Amino acid sequence: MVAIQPTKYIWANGKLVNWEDAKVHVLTHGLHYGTGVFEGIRCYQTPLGPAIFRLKDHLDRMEASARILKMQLPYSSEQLRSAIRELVKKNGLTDAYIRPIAFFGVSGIGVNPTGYPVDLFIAAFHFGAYLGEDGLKKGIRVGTSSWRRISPASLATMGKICGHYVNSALAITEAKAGGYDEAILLNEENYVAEGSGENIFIVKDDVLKTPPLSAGILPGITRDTVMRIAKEEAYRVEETNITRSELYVADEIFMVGTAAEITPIREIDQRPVGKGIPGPVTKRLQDRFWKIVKGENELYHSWLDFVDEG
Ligand code: PPE
Repeated sequence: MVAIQPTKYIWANGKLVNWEDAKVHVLTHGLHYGTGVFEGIRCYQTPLGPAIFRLKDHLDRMEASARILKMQLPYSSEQLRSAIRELVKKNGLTDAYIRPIAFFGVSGIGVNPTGYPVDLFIAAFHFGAYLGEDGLKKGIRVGTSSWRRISPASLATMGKICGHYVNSALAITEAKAGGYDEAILLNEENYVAEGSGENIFIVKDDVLKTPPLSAGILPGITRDTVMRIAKEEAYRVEETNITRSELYVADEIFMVGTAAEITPIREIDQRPVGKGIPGPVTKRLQDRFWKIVKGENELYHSWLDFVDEG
């Protein structure tokens, strides 16, 4: 768990309400059946003021998740973009985590959500390193989960859908109880899928490998960012199935996600990864990533939505 400091406002169905007033009814469909979609988005302080990283891509994915659930979002991406920018400003945030969530609301009872109203809330608050400052610098310890990543045959793994996270919750609970910082889930074909809230990369002989979308992973925006910057650094990047034992002989492994950013893995299943410290490729990518999100690399300004502008 990462503790958060309440901010002043939450955006609730079109208006700003006080943090403590952003409540839902106990008969909310999404609460009972997990029928909601959400995003996790970061805003970073840059020399040109706070900027939201790849906001349009996050909103596009939220729309895609809703489409999978046959949910009509009550606001357009453009409206949500303005709402998010306003919320960050009104809460006086610079570095922030933004959590929009839409879910089927209250109507009757029963699993079928057809015809239910859709509620949409957005929270934004200050948020530090998801897997700890130390984790970012020194790397984390992970364990392979006994739980398998949900299969695309049973759930729509491309969607960032609330109910999917029961799978993640089972895995992270087990990992923490076992003394690890995070879990790695294999899929039902025994290939590496992802972490409870992160995608994964391995480095072997200067080639980067990451599981393909067909492994049942969430199509992560940080994963896409890292693939692009790695290619620009002239690394070969392969989207390919990875076996558990490949993890044990990798030179480097790291996890990526909006919350996790780029977090090195220093130990897996009680085996050191490489020398047991973050490797040179991970550090190089981390360095480039920080410069991009913090607005220090003008080539990537199109990925930044400057809050104080327009
Ligand atoms: N896989 C999963 C299962 C996942 O939840 C995330 C994001 C990713 C991959 C990476 O996706 P992206 O953020 O687009 O690079 N996890 C979010 C929520 C974590 C949470 O604890 O809540 C996040 O990083 O914001």
